[in-house]
Amino acid sequence: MKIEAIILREIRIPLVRPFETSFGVTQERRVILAEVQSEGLSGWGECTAGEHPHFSEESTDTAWAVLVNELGPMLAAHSPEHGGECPGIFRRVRGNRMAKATLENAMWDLEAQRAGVPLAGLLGGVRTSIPCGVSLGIQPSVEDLMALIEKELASGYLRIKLKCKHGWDLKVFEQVRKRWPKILLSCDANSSYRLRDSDHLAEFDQFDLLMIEQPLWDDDFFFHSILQKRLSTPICLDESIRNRRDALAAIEMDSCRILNIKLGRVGGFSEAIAVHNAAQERGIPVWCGGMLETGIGRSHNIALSSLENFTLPGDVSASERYWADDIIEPAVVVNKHGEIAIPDIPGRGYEVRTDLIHQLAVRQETIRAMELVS
Ligand code: OSB
Ligand code: MG
Repeated sequence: MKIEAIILREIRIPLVRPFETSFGVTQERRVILAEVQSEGLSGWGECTAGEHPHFSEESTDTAWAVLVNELGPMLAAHSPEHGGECPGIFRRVRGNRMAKATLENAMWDLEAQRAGVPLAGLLGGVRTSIPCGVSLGIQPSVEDLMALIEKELASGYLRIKLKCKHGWDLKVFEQVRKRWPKILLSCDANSSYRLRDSDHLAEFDQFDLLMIEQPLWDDDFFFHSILQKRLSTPICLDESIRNRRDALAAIEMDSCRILNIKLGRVGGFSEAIAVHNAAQERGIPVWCGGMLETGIGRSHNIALSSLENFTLPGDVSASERYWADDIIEPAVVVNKHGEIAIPDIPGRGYEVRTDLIHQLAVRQETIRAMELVS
């Protein structure tokens, strides 16, 4: 595919409500979007890096620099046929997986459009709809949280995940379980505990949680495997899993019994599929995580979630939970059974609202292949 131009834009877009995790509060997103233009088509990618390097080492600003100075020029020079060639093209650049995923995912979108097939199908997906859960940030009060849970359950969501940390864990689970003894409930610590908290974490077992996500260090397998031996609640790793090898190591060591797959965290569709397959072959269920994406990243998450081993409800939910006005059309909607239908049209299956993107953009950079002078 001859790449005519790669247009990188940063947009600023406010969340409908602040999102608080153990590492901070997000009110407005600074999101990098990539538009790869080729032969009359545009493939779109979204960078899932946060505004600050708090979830991983990457941030909007580091990803911008790496995309503009390194990855963009590499991709433009290669003009690959398949999105799956991107990891090879980007291999010399260490890390920076969220930046890499931005472009690789745009190339898969382009490839699907060119082939006239849904992106989900191109990835090997088998589902026609995906089960959805919600991730609920730390709230000002337990009452606020209870009201939110009530609303999300009424909307049909199939699993409630509670962000947790010291001071926002046992007492919260207790009240939630008292009111809803049977719902699928999980928690996500984003690395806010240490191994010395093992006894405390073992108390989580009484609440019949589907999983506890990333309780310990963001880069660890070994201590999670020690912790898993002390818990009956399955551990799910998020931050720790950067690629297929990490997934193999974690499964082999029994550091976790469930995996969260995030496209940005593992560097794009190729590695996400590899992690999915490795987990499936070993009987480990996976689900698709979220990073407060706009509609573009959300549509990629939907396509990825169509793969067979995405058997647990993911953190992929309706646009309206995040954005007053999403940058795609139609917005992502969840039906009353808590499912999102996988679009059965070529590409991602949602139109990009370019006018809105232009309004929200605060910077833009265009990269073209260098003309070879012979
Ligand atoms: O750990 O899953 C996480 C949001 C930002 C950073 C990390 C995480 C999250 C979420 C939100 O849990 C998931 C979503 O709704 O997009
Ligand atoms: Mg997480």
